[in-house]
Amino acid sequence: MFKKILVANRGEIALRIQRACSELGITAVMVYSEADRDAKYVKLAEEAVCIGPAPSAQSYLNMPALISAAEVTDAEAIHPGYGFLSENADFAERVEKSGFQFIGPTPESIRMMGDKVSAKQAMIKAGVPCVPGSEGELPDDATQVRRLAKTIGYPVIIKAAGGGGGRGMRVVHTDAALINAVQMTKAEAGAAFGNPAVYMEKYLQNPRHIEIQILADKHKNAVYLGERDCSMQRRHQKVIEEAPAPGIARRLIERVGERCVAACKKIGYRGAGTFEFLYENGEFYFIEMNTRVQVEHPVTEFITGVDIVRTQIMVAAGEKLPFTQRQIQIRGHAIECRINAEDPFQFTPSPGRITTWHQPGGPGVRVDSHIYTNYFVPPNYDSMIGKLIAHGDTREQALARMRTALNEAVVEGIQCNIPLHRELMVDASFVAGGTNIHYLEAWLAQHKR
Ligand code: MV4
Repeated sequence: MFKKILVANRGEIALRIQRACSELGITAVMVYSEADRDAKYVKLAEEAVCIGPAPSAQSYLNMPALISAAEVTDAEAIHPGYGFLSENADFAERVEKSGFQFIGPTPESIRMMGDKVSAKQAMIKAGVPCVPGSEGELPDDATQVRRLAKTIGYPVIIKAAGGGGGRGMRVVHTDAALINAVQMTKAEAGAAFGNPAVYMEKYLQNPRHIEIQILADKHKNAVYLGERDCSMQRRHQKVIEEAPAPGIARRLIERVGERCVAACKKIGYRGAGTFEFLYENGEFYFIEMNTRVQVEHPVTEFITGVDIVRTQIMVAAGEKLPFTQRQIQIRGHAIECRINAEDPFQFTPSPGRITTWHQPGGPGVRVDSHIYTNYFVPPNYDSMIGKLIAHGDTREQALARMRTALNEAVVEGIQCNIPLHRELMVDASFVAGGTNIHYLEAWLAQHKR
């Protein structure tokens, strides 16, 4: 096992990784920007290194600064967390070339999944169900493109190979609008991602976003840890996640999960990963794979009892997965509310000093947050300041615990979205379960204030 790991991230996930290290008897070297000097995990750290000024480009995205920090502290591995450099294949490569273990998949796997065309081709080859569409990149010939769209059937969606997470895509409803839309998407993709390649899919009108968590080691073992329903989102930012997904048959999840595991084995995947699917009319359609630990990993930890961050570290160190698929049992239900420093209904960021923080607790309640009373939320980064996660034997119990926790929580000095969560936790459709990816935006339009 590693003796020392550098944590190349900030905020709640930095604290989460620091806690996992502590439990494993590993020294966590924390890095921080000038805006994060007063972070809780920096105060707790045995070792901490300032990597630059507040802007991410000069600190958390600064590869030489991060690698130097690992060198001067004699760390053996680097955990990238989520966001920042976590899915940057060049970073993973530079980390390994500098003699450190990257806690994540190989640079080749990251690169394959970063290109959505090669990711989809790999999944088709591995037998993972995908959205019907172009086999690979769209050709230049307009006649061929129009024929393909006609075969797939309108509406179709044009997506950039270099995009993902909702960036670089366009829905097309008619043949008349097709070629212009393809040209526009290609031009934007070239400018934004340095890769003008685009592909086409059937546009699914009312899907749910269901994702499968997997863990794989370096010895060809892989397991799936059930699914998460992440349909409650606004502008491609998830707001609430839960597991299991309400109303989806276990045997269907098992079938898809087994395909994901087979795909991991086929491509030599290692570490934690997430297969993103659209789910509509009882069918799963792969869209993208994330090669990092995700914000919403705690709901899976609650229902499986598996510590995902700990396991990421163990498998990066070369250990075998400490469990088989048969030992993974789903227990109860978990819901996560992302707590953002923002106006709860206008969504304008609300950085600043937190004058009061009362943290909720009780059975089945978990709070993943680095905040404290008198903490200053810097304006330079993502507005998420923590996550509230509730678990229960049933979805109803998880919901009741979440409502209780949201009512207990007090945040003063800044605005946060707890008032929004309090309303959503009693919304009849959310309480019934199974709302699709458009539900929250439609709800917000109807509850304007
Ligand atoms: C789609 C789709 C409908 N049909 N692909 C958006 C984020 C990126 N991961 C893929 N996205 C979508 N791809 C087809 N063929 C609808 C979306 C989509 C979406 C997906 C998941 C969660 C929220 C979403 C919000 C809008 C659109």
